[in-house]
Amino acid sequence: PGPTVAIVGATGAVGSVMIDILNSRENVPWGEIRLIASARSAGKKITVRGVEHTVVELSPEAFDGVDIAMFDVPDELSAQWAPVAVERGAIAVDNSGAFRMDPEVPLVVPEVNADRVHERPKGIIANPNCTTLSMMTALGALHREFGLRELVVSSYQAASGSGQEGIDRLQEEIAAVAGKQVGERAGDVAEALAAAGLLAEQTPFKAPLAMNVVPWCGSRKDDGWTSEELKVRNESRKILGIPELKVSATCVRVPVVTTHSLAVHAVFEREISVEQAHRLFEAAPSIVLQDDPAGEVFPTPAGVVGADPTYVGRVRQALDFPNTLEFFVCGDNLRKGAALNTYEIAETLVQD
Ligand code: 2RA
Repeated sequence: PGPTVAIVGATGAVGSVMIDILNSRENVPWGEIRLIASARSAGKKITVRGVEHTVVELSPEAFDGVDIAMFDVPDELSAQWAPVAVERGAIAVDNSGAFRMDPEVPLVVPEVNADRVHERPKGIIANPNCTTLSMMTALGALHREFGLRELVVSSYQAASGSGQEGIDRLQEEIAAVAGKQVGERAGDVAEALAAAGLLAEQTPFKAPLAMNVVPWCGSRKDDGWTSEELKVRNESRKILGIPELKVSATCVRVPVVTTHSLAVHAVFEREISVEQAHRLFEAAPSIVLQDDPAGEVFPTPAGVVGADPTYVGRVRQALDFPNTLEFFVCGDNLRKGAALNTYEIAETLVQD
């Protein structure tokens, strides 16, 4: 039989997508698939690839016999339990922020730096934040040929980046404003939400998200930056292996349920044309190029949700900046942005 894989956090938003991925694969290399979750979800029955599995409670013994443990749990749980999984003999592939910037933990996007899976002194491999991940395949392809020097990014992040709570809040807000003549006066969206019982202090988004955009994702960091913006900078440098890469990001939440988008301004060492970029994107198996200005063809998050690849469009040579491309990427933040990349890291380990 093949190796044993565990999904830790199997009943959460990302864990559920992980199970979808397992169900949709034609072949999987696994002998046993073990579903692990908190005591609250233990005992739940979930069918994976036609076989009913009982979710087991997170405990040291739950990792006995596990070869690869994929973690989709909050940072503090990963920090506590990934080392336990390793002690019990597993390789931990972790989708939280707990280990991403640890110099002894590789941060892997298989299309960009699959070779890094071998250097894992702690037995842990980290999966990047979904915002960084959504543009990495495209940037990795360009960087290999043209040498990336600078990156300026604006994100358009979906509500599901804040988990099920974020999805529920956006749906409730949209229901509360639907059919109302709001959005024509400052504060009237917030008033409509409050009238529907959606209190400002209960939102994960700091401001109304329905009929709005919110330039704040993640937590507050020094000098006006947010955690998401610093993750884009630090993780891009680590994945691409360019410690001095100049990066500046503004992260914005938009009223989209799932799929993050990013507007990217990328400066390269060498001259680069739209045609050259198109060729690289077309050659990349996990990129779909949707870029036809004549036909007004471009990707949007609503057209990409549920898909595995990264969609790229609006590729332009910057008019006033040499060696610089502008482009727009959309990637499902729960699939490639989280569960799928974690799963692909696990597959890479098995192939090796
Ligand atoms: C967000 N990137 O979109 C985060 C989720 N990890 O909020």
